[in-house]
Amino acid sequence: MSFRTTRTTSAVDYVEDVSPGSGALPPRAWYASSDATSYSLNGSWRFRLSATADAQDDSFAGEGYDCASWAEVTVPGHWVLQGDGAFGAPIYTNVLYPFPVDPPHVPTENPTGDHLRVFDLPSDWPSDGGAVLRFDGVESCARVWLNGTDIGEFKGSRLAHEFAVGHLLKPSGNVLAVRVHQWSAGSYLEDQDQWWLPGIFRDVTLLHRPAGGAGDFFVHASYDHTGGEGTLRVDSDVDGRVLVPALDIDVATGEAVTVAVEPWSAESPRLYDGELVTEGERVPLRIGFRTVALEDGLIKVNGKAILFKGVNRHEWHPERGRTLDLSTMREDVLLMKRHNINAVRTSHYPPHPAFLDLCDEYGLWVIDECDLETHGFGEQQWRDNPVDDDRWTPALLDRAARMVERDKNHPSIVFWSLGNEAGTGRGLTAMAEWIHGRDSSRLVHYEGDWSCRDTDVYSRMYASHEEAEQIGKDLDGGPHKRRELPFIQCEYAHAMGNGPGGLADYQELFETHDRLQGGFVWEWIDHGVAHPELGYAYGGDFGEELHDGNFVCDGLVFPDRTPSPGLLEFKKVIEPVRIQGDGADGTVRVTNAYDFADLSALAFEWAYQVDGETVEAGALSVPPLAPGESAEVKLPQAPAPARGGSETAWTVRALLAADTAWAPKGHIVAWGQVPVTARPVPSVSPTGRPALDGDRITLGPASFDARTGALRTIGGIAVENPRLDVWRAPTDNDDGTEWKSGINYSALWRALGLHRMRHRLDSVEAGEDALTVRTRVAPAAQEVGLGTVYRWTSDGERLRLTVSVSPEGEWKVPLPRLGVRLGLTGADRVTWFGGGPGEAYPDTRLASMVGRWESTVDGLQTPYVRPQENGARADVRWVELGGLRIEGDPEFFFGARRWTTEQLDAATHRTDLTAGETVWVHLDHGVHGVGTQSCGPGPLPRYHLLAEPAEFSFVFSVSDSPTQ
Ligand code: IPT
Repeated sequence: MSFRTTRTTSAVDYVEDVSPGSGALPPRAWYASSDATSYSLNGSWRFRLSATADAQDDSFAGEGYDCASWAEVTVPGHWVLQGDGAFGAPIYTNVLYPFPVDPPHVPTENPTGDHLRVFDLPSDWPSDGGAVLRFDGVESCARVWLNGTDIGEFKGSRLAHEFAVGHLLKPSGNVLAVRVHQWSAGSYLEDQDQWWLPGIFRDVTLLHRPAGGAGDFFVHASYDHTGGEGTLRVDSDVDGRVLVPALDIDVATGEAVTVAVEPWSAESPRLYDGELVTEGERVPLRIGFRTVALEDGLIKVNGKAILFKGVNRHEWHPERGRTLDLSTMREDVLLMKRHNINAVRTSHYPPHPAFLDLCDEYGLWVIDECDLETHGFGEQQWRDNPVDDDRWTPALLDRAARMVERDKNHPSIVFWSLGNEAGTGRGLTAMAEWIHGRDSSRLVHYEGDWSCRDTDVYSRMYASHEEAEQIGKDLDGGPHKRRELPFIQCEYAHAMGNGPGGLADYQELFETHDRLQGGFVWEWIDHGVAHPELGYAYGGDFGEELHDGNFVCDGLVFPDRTPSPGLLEFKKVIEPVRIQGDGADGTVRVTNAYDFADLSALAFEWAYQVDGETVEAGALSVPPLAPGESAEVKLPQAPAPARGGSETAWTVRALLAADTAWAPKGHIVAWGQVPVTARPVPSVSPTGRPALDGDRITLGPASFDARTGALRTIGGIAVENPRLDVWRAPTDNDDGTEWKSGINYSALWRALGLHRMRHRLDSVEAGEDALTVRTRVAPAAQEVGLGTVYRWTSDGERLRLTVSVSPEGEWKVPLPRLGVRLGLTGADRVTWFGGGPGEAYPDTRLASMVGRWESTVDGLQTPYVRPQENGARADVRWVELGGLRIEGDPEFFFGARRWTTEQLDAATHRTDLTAGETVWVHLDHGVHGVGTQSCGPGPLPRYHLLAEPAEFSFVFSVSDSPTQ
């Protein structure tokens, strides 16, 4: 006997069907009713995981099914992040599909989660009207049964789907069954650079729909900046009235009314509370009047060109994945506002709708992006790309409509984005045409088609400074339509690991050329997964067969939302007030860089610093400048320096004058420093003489090994000999390949052997007033080297080291660092005068403020998820630690850690780093820039550390400050 089974009649055919689904209601605006009841179905659900889509029949959906043996999961949530590994694991890929590319087919191994929830209706659930069951997000495909009736199936993971269920509900014992498949045809449209995380990851809600209740409605609220009037019209499926008490508005739906209003902007997010009243329901409205237009080749809101100081935001929580609660969403918005960010691109899908409410409320410009990416087809030259295949167009249009209809009443949204990295094709054009037709009050964005045939903006990702400048000067050519359009970088400054470098240089271009209307840093948060052994896990840590490592950790905040140095740098770079001056004439120049607001919400303070310490401070009166205006503001009479020969400077800060919704009074918005008198260079008159004492040479407070010339002690403090050091644990950016040049710095450095330099001792010369140690520092197998001379002098109390470096041979690569490394034991407390409080590198140093700072050694470390070079403090005049005071001539980069660079380099997670006895101290004359070539351009040439002759000095003495 022979038999054959085929899948053609399978009950799970819908999984591989390109259509968006069946049974769901048409999309509509997402709103919370004032009076209609709702019932949350979030909470604990029964759960059964199967290895394939068709392993189980649908009997579980019927009443009376015994699920006692099932596990439980929390909804909303991803099952792979629950059950301690019993329910599979996350997979991280950037571009690649983690399954064979054969659309619309998906693997037989298709983790499928059956979810069951039995519920009673609340006792006050009305008996009249209907009910709607809403799913706000399920990845990637679900079939739903209520009380045994199959009510439909859907795809479109980050979009809302509603079903009419009133006729099926009973007062008690309702059985809601949801079968979720990890892979479906929809997965081909959801190839975003993120973890693949199946599950019912957003809310499930039962909404009562009263008779005569509101249906869908569209709030049109424009602003005419010439007359200061707003026009409101609410188009509603169900007739009713629109009330806005503060504006004395009481009009019928569909009727326009024009009144004097305050406009909405991201800077002044004026919302008017209103209500839509239908026969059976009242729905609260939050109305923001603003007009978005493409005018004179610029994106204008309320008649003014705006500048995006934006970030790309994925939804992320280290324990809960893309399930975010309201307080986490609010935390994102507050952090953004407090760091001067004014815009968000919801990369790469519509966020939870509550996030958009927060953007309306606190003020952020939003590019709302559709849940669409087909990046993996790029691997096959875009063959079979769903966006260029008519069979898929209904699914694309469904996604566009679900985004626009759900989110259309948010004033914060100024652009609809078709999706990300999906190549080009007719499906995208169809989406753009539909969106333009449905909503003419916003602009359309898409980056993947540089001809801009469907879009209202020329958008690119990771364009270099050079190219951005060409575009800014209209020298980039391109198709006619594109030449007429403004330019934004929907992604730039890849914030992976240490960096991004070069932000200030981009900002200068954006502020110089009108056509450049800013950009969105990639990205907001590191998607590290909290892990018991690894701290935070990234790609590969779950044994994935394909993965993209820590490329998923590339945010301005760490997984726990602690701001990284990159965010602090971004805050400074985009500050809305510029404070500059040279101090010589006793004035500072203050410029208002807001697009709409004057400076009346800010108070200004001055502080006068002597050697980094504030000796006097006070209020500074600054006129309430209009946007774009500048004023020279007189500083007070400089207080006399405390003692002769001190370095003095002004620091001027702009602070919130009163509490705002997003930060308290006193929050610092912007600052500037103005040097007055320069630092006296530390000098040591060589009076001491090197003296031989057994196997030691002594000089002033120091002793050296007589044979090697290695420093041993200073004033009795043991010092592991300072030696030339050129290596740093490569950053994610060092490991990246520059897009244009193809250069990969860490590969070049390792090929040359800079991580294994050898030190050859040539001579130890005890002279009249100096001990001179001559060496050659070079890697095996290479003819290049660095002739290095250490010259020690002393005045009896202080010890000066002058290092002279002469490159030999032909150096074709920049050096990672150039300085000395030494070891100290018993060091913990660190005090310094220089840049701080955080780390800074040549192209990430704007946020570094010169002053007196304190830390512990551990506090100097920046916890990048993948360990790498970090923690350098710039412009350091002197530092005290481990009982020593070290002064620089000139200023230097300082860093200290409880592990060596080699250990840092070898570590893959923070938990690999274990503290040793020695604190390794780096005193660097120079460090190579950081750049952003983990995705994009490298450091600009002016930030390269070239192998060139160099001389630099440090003066060591015993300090009187405590070491611990
Ligand atoms: C770009 C993607 O749009 C984004 O999702 C992310 O992957 C980013 O790169 C890198 O982290 S696409 C890339 C080809 C530039």
